[in-house]
Amino acid sequence: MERRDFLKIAGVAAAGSRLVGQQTQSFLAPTGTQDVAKTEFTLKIAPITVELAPNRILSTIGYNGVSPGPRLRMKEGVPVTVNVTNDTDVPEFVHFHGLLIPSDVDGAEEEGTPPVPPHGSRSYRFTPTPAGTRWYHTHTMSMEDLHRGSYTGMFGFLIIEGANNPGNFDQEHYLALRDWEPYFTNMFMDNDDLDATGPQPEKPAVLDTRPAGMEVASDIFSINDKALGAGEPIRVKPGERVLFHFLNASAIENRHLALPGHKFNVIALDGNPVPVPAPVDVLMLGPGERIDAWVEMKQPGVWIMGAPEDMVREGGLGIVVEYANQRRTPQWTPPPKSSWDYTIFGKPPSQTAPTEKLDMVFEKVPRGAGKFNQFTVNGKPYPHEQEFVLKQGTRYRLTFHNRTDDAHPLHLHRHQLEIAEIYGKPTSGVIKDTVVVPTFGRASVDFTADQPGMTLFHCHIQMHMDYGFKALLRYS
Ligand SMILES: [Cu+2]
Repeated sequence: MERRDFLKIAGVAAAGSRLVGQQTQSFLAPTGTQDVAKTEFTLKIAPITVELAPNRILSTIGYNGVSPGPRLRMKEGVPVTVNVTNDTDVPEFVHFHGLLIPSDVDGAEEEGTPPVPPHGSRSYRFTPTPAGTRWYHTHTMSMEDLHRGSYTGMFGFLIIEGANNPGNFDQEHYLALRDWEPYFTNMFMDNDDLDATGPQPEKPAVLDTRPAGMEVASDIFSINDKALGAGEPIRVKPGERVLFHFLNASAIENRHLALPGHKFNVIALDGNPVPVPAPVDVLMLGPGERIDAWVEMKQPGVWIMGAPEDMVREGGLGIVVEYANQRRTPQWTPPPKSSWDYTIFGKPPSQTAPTEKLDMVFEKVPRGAGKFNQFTVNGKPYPHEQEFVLKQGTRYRLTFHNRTDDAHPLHLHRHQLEIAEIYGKPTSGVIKDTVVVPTFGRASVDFTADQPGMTLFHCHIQMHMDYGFKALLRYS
């Protein structure tokens, strides 16, 4: 019998994930070292191997010999030091995604964060906030090198514990969705069309029919470091409530996830509690996004929790959920048709909109077979010297105009975005750091300029960012 079969968590915070009572360890960390908040952390960047399955071992760069890297658990408001050593030949940046911290420690070269030099070290000191499921990852450019940047294994969960807000969950799991061994292709392999049911207000009257350039794709997937079926199943009992923290750590593609016969009760998006928790059949996470959702286990059997697309799931993006005393081949059944919609977790729209407006228009310049497409923001390449100058203390309505044939996960560093309108629907109260704007779609987000310093905005698909899909916001 394993510990997870008989241990019960006394209480787990809905968003802050703080363990209370005498049980201070997670089921997933037998030693408990990852589940005690600390103030001093060490990350060692070096080549590693990842065993996705027996006889399927790949080599990449990672933190502390593993990928995902160690789970960093901090307390909100308590200063920390992250000591990073770099055993590679190139400068590195560790970005702390979703945190409200100064530019010089945020981990983006564009914002002026100093690099961790090759074969050198650097310490990041900051006060972690806000509470919730955050993450950390490399923020280097990759350009044409698919063995650099976020194509590597350099990522991990970062949990910030907040005020005690115990939930009532029997198990807690941290699951990072990944793809590996990426390659260039001219084939259009997108599966965002699952969501292409909404309005497309930014679709041009005349489409650009020039041949598109290469995109990055992958056929090899994992959840954490294991392909579907290769790792330990998640063992559950009927009636248990299991809390999942999902992260899409892909550099490439938006992902969907379903668990046959069960619903995901979404309680937080990007680590921030949602105003209206709600059950859904299918989750969607763009690169960089997190979802905290719990599942009531009430459908005994052995199930595959995985990507609805057969090629993706069979390529490894899944994990087995096994009820006690059930022994059979893991089952998959397609989920009911569903569209991901941030607004079902939102409140009615607020009556007052910020009067200060910013607009960003995104376009793709097709470059043709064998070349890389270029992206522009407001018709210009990076860095946008004067376009986005913020007045401190001002609240802005930022509207994204996606004039491309792809759904992009748009990330603003060091600030939080409140979705005001998306899919043509107004809403409020959904707080995010990364928002997937649908193909030819439009979205408005509100944010307060209260974090002086350089602020990077970009698409979280590595290749899009590298080839122009980014902008620098400044304070006046
Ligand atoms: Cu993109």
